[in-house]
Amino acid sequence: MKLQGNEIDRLNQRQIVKHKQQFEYISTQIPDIENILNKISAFNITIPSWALGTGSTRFGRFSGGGEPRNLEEKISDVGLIHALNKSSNSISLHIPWDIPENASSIKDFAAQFDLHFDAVNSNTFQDQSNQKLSYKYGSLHHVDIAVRQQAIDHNIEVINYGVQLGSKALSVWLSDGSNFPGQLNFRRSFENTLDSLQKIYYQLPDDWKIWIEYKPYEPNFYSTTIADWGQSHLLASKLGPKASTLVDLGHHLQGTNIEQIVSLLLMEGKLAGFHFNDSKYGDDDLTVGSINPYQLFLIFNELVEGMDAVGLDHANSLGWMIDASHNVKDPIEDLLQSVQAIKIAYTQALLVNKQALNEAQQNNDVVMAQEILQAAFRIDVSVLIAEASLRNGGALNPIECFRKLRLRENLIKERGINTIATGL
Ligand SMILES: [Mn+2]
Repeated sequence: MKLQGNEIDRLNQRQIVKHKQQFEYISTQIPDIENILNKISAFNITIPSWALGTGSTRFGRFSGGGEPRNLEEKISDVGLIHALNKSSNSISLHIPWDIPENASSIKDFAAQFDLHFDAVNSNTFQDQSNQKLSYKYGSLHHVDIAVRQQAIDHNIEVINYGVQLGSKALSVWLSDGSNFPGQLNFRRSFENTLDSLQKIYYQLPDDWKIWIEYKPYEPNFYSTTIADWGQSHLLASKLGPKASTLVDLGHHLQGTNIEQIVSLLLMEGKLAGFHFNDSKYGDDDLTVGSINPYQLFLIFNELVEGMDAVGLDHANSLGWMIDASHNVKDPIEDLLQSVQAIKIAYTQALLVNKQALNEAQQNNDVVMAQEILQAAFRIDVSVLIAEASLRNGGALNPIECFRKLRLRENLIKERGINTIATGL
């Protein structure tokens, strides 16, 4: 399904007078507002192909109807999201859940929605039906070289798909680890992983990157072979300049200071980018900003400060992607909420008075440092994001637009009520 531009315009017109009043007011409060709007406009967040269907837990799955039945329909859903918010101009594929059978026609199809392909994701955390050897005891770290080779070959196959689609990065998350003490020799496990990653690294095209994700536990509950940013960074450093560390917000133990990790990885030039989500307890995959929007703001504050310190372009230097799974929400609405939350945190971070914060830090003025940060966090920036969307032809309020245009009802009519998307 493809949205007609005038459908969005028609709804925007109903709210335009109120919006303009609000925008005029905030324009008087914020210096250099055009520069801020340009940055908001340029900032896009990749949608993963596995987030367009209703997610499941290990207890059940409750499909919402009208879910995409194939890759084309997933691309078309991302196209809808992008038409509404003008902030989601790329899609990230997971192989083998979404194999592009004919890559050039898939690429052309995506281009019709102004979409391109971001990082490709490999999967060695589950066995596929046609697979020769099992990943029950891991993949790239496995004690058996034949299993490692199978996993290496899979990653190279994923790179090849990515090359055909115009992707520029391979994203690797391993579930490798152990469930019980004594099960693994940690050193050999790390060395095997490094050796396997090196074999994949050598196959990367010149202009490609490899992003190494970490996670402290689950599905293994005693050790994980790439458990934290230190282990990921150690691997990335040994691999070379094309390798860096990917931060998934849900992949930390409770209380971890993620913003500090981000700051130091950026300083070292080893931050690949993000998998955005939110969590209350563990890898909960909740909507971005739904639990702890202040933490998200603090992360963006470090990102903006750290990228500006080394002259990195905010929009294109790092990978920005959502990695979440939704049990009870409409997946498209959920993704619109997540993108909005990311843009809010980013915009608030742009509005931090950096000079004043730096002075407060230099003077050990702890109270003023907190005042400065929280002053930016408390600004309602939604009107700025709406203005950027409006200027780009998107909706003033994407979720309201999705509902008023009855887009889910139309998708159910087109695809049926009992559809289940491939993926999580
Ligand atoms: Mn992730």
